[in-house]
Amino acid sequence: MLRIYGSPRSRAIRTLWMALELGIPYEHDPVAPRAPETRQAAFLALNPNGRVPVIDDDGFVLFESMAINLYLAKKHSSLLYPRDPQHEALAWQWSLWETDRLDRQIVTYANHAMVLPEAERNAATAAAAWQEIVPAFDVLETALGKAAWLAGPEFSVADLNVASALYRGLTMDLARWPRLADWLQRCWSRPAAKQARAMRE
Ligand SMILES: N[C@@H](CCC(=O)N[C@@H](CS)C(=O)NCC(=O)O)C(=O)O
Repeated sequence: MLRIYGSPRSRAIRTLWMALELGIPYEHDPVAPRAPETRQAAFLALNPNGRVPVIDDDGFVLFESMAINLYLAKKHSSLLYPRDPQHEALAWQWSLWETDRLDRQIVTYANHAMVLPEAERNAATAAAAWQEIVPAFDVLETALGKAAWLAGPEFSVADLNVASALYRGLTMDLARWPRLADWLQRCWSRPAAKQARAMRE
């Protein structure tokens, strides 16, 4: 049985969305980021980084949300995992790109622009993160001007991985990036995405 560790209010929503797309049974331990449990030996044996998500798939343990989703889609022979080697490579590209160009930046921006209590927000930190987000959004906008989806003719793990990381984008003003805004809505309007979102909100 697949066991997913991580609150749906964390990056674990990415893994939950994938499991729901695949329709596979799973157990869920909604441990919160930085909860005391994540600093204990049993959890650190699963993820020595002390972070979520992490999965235990019948004894196979894997951390890093992008790798987890690529693994699950491939393991279950899902149509979300591109068969064409070039499309497959694009799924790797966009997943790695998101981790490099957007992942921490969007969390930092969201925290300091909308999530933290106002007294704990730092406008300069939000602005610095935004400076990095703008060129990354431009890259996505250009890519989505050439094709409806990121890795091949259909929605795939590439779209899921990037769109799930852009959860905060759903409540941001994306008027400057209309194709990105439209793609984000298309991704998050999938039934599995709605179910994952409902677990969080
Ligand atoms: N690159 C990792 C990032 C994981 C991550 O930073 N998770 C956060 C929650 S969203 C966490 O567990 N933070 C706790 C900590 O930093 O101690 C992934 O995508 O899985």
